[in-house]
Amino acid sequence: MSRRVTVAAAQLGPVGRTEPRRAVVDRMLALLHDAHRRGAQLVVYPELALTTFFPRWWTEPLADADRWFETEMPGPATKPLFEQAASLGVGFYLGYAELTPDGHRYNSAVLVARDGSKVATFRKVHIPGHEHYEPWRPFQHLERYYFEPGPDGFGVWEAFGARIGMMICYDRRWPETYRVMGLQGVELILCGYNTPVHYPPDPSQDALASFHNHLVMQAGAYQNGTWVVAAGKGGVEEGVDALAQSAIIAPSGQVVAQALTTGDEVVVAECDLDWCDRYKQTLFDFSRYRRPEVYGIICAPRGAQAAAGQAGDG
Ligand code: ING
Repeated sequence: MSRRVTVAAAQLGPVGRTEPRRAVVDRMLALLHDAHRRGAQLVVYPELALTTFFPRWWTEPLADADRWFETEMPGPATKPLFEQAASLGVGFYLGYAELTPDGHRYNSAVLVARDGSKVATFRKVHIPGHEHYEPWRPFQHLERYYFEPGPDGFGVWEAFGARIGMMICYDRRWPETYRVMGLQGVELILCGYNTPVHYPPDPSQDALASFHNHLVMQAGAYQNGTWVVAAGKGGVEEGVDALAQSAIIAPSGQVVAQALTTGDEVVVAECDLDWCDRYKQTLFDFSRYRRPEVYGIICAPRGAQAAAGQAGDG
């Protein structure tokens, strides 16, 4: 019998600016019970799931944004989620804004086991958007003002009978995200996201938002022989249309289940973890086929560099 884990992507529709955490948690509990009824052992919630996507607004001083952050996890609003999940024997991934006791602000996600214990906390590595108010934009994307980049990189943990990794939103667009976890043997990557359909720096990408969303996760899953379970925050939230399209993607790169709506919706699939080795042990047998000795530039300074041997090389 192959190793299997039944996972649910718990997509959320819009969360209003004035919606109390308690009301959002009640919505999340409804999704938890639905997922449990459908056999899920693990539920993935979106990025920054407990509040509206507040980086769409400028707040000054920054301390006035503390209301959007959690200083404890679980806290009063999230304790019911931890308790009810544990009573059902269901674990979960929850995206939230973290304010640490020593004042660091991260875009974080916590992985909670089926007994309610915390397995790990991941802090978003790639922070998108901009640092300062940009009046030309119809809405802001100020994640680089509100959050520090996660200092810990991408880890993989043994939990739910699998090797589980985590990423958040913009992380899913970077191939390095998947390969760093792939090199740690990841079998199941969990992801929450908030993706505006409109991309002000290049509106030509708007029509491709849906295509790009699945493209990057299908490629990452296939090239690293891993499952990917991604839950979005969809619908028109405070006037901004957010891409829903939550999905469960197999190591083959196939989308095996996806959301049909832009609202609160549970997407469930039974993930056969032994499917991973059909790719890790063949096409993507890293120890046999990778050539790290010629990949050095990937870890060089950030930006693209002139190709070697171009005219003018001294
Ligand atoms: N959101 C985005 C994402 O990668 C972004 C960044 C914003 C992409 C707008 C495209 C358009 O889906 C987050 N929260 O990382």
